[in-house]
Amino acid sequence: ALGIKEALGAKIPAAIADVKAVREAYGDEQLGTCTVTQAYGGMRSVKAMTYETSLLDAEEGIRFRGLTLPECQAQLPRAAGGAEPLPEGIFWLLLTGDVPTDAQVHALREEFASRSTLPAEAVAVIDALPTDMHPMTQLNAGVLALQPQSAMAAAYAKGVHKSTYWEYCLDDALTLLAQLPEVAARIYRRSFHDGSMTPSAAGELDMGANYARMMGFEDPKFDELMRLYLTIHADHEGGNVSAHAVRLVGSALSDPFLSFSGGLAGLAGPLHGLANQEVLRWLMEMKESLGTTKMTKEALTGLVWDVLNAGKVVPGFGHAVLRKTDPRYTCQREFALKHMPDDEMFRMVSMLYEVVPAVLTEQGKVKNPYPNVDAHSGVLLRHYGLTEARYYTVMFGVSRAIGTLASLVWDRALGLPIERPKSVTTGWIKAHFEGK
Ligand code: FCX
Repeated sequence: ALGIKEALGAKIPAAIADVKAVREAYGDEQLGTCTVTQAYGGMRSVKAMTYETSLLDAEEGIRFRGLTLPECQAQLPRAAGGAEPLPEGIFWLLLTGDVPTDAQVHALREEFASRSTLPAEAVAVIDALPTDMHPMTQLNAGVLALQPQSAMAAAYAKGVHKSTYWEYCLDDALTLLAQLPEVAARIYRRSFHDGSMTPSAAGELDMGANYARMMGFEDPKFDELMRLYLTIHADHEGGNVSAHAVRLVGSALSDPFLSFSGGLAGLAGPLHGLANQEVLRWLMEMKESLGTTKMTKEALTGLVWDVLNAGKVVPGFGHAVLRKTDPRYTCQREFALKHMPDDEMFRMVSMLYEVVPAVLTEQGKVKNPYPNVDAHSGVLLRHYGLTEARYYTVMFGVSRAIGTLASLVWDRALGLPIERPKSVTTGWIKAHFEGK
């Protein structure tokens, strides 16, 4: 069968058996520890959850179902003449664990197309929002406006058996993924243009090209950039704010629309997804203050120190898990070297790559002085004319739906329970250790 539901359904019994066997064999083993420092410190590196769709190595970076980003680029179906994975293929890979065939990706595109018409009520909600409201707030409102369609909420209300929750969760994931690009494009058009929009060509175009067209971009290279963008932002294991928020909210059996809304709220924070907006804002500020003639490494070094001395973070650098340059940064750099080597802003990003790690290392506070995904994405979008930085995190959000929703379906398939870690007070800690 070509369908994604059948492909997934065929995998679930063995995965449930696998988890059962692992729990029987290792259920009482220590996976990790949690010190008092970690409890106060954002639970950094505490191994306390499982997440099947991707795994992040501190040195090597992300793997989607075991594949590095270059392996995804080499192995997943692409558009005719293109070099980047089709977003539909990434979803298939993350959900089923298998590299899909061209025919499977095509069938999934048709599936999305059949679900892509936005409900009129949701369009009315989006169109009623102030156009100067932050695009991430608009996106979240748009996602909540799609929620009345939830098959999962309806099925729960009807009282279906819990072993079937994954089917309704998948149903919602497919609907949300089918509709999200149009919601996002609509927000772009109404916030930064006159609100008019090229109608969706879902079914004819892949998700990346269709999203680009609805936003008003025609360049086939921008389509490729969209495919790359939707690939690299899709998933980053389970503990990052957006993925963990989706998992956490979903664990209460809130439906996928509500769960994804929680994830988007976290993605809108400047230490997470909003960093891509902050990077571009900072680059523009530096460009304005230095111009092209004074754009030297020495001058940039001074400006990086100014940021640190003002008690702010250097956006686009550092990571809670990674300890090397983010491969999501590297593949965007390669895209730039191939398609826009002479772009002035790209040259600035390259110069910062040479300057910032040294400054952060000299300051001696950060655990990772290297760039992350957000240090690069803005200049690529800007090169093709998408200059509105306030919008950038919305595109991150569209991509993040691919990974977090694939994972959410597995949460329900594996019957993961409600999340409820134990918290303690500072007084409890003192009494506990002093009394020891
Ligand atoms: N600039 C200045 N200071 C930084 C820094 C940066 N880029 N990165 C970390 N630090 C500081 C921290 O603020 C912390 O200071 P404190 O001791 O005064 O509280 C200290 O260095 C140690 O932090 P560290 O352990 O290295 O980093 P964390 O795991 O706490 O935080 C993030 C990780 C990503 C939040 C942090 O590096 C940061 O704020 N970076 C800038 C924002 C950014 O680019 N975020 C996007 C990350 C990601 F790719 C994504 O989610 O999209």
